[in-house]
Amino acid sequence: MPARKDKILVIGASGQIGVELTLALRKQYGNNNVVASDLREENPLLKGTGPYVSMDVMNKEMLHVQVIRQNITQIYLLAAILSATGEKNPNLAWHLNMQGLLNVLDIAREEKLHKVYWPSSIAVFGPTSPKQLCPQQTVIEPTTVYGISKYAGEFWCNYYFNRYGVDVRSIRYPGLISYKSAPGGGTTDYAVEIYTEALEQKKYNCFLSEDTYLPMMYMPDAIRATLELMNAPADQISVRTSYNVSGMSFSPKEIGASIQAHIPDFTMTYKPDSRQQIADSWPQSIDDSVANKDWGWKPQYDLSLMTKDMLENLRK
Ligand code: VAH
Repeated sequence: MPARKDKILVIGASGQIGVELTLALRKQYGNNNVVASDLREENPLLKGTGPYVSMDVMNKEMLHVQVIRQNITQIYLLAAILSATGEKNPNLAWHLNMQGLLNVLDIAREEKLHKVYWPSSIAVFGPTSPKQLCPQQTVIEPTTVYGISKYAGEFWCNYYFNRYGVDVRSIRYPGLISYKSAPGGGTTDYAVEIYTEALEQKKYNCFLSEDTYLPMMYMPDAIRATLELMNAPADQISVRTSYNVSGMSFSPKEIGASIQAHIPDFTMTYKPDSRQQIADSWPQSIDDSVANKDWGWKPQYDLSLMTKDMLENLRK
């Protein structure tokens, strides 16, 4: 049977990752072959670049109708409640993060979709995981609802692959930094806010302490990692839970210094809040040797390259 023409549905397309992933998928598959969807309004950066539908991933019947009506062959599910927001509303975070994934996996099974993408996070690791170069497989005891839901979701992905042959793939994203769209209520959001505040106020009051090292990644690297994983031949994929990937690790003090190299009179103050406890439960750096071996993953951005690019683009 001839391969069906690829038609992608992006759920959560107006979010921090969704906007850039939708634009990148439209470059690869053609604008009209990527349907963007979200509960929220269409992000201005998506307007005029391709079809947009309002979608609630919790409404499985409506989602199923859209998949059939639009001849969807792949789903990228980005809708989720992140770590900090999740701690304010644990039940909603668990329900949305888990039921949303199960709805997509079940429709993928029933409609024999070509591929599914679903992001996990380094938030699956907990205080008992190794802090430095945290391995792909190790002690994993998440202590946030977000981390629990992401780790449980990884096993559901693995189950649907082994039991039903659903080609679902996943990446444990570090904290992601971007200038095109706002972050979505995570613990690493400081590393995004700091750039706009540096340009507007020449100062930033950080909600994490100055030496809080966390695994981070610039969005262009995260988008490229996602497409490289999704475009890799299935027989190269040895991990069907979720891949560790690594970009860089830095602390608020270090990102502040990288900004001062461009804005000398930029100053920082520190007022740790409840997110400090979440950050302290995560590893400081990630070992991504399995992703490198299986599908050639290599980051391209380090802190100084990212800061230069962020400031240049935010100034435009
Ligand atoms: C969060 N940005 O802070 C997300 C990410 C590793 C952190 O998963 O919740």
